[in-house]
Amino acid sequence: MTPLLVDAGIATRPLPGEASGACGDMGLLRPTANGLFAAMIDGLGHGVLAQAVAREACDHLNQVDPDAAMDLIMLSLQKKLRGGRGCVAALCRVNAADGLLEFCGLGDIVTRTLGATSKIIVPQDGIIGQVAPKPRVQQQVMAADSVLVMHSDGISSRIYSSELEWLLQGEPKAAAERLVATFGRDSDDAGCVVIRVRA
Ligand SMILES: [Mn+2]
Repeated sequence: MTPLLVDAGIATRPLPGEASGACGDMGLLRPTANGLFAAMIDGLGHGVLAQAVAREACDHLNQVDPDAAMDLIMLSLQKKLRGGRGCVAALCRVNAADGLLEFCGLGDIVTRTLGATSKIIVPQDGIIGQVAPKPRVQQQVMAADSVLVMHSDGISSRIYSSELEWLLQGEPKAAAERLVATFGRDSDDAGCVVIRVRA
């Protein structure tokens, strides 16, 4: 089987009017042995303190083995951030050889797939660093020509899949920027990661 093409893009922007310009929403992309590891992180609140915890989470996720078990990666993040301000995050890994998607999410990041199958992947409740359950990994197979989107609560969760079909077109980075520009709330930082899987 020919490997799938997996590419991705990130877009974030701070709360409109935030004097510091700091953004507590952060995305991360890393290559793995067979594909891509990605994270969407939302530091609690907004401004410099939210950015600091998101940065700490990002730095940690840049240092872990991106091919390690996903629940162990999440556990290590919980340990790293324990007792701090806290964040919510969704982690995923896509295997380009077979389309396998592994997902581990704690707290309010919306993750959805679009394409042949459109569905929302429900994360566990919690705040990383504060109150968080034992991480659980969910798996599904991503079909060719589908998209995975992970976005913070700075983007409305009340969007019909039919309103997002354009995410299947164009470059993921441009699609991510359009999602933030179109559906970003004026009351919070906004950010998303868009992952495209093609035949
Ligand atoms: Mn937020």
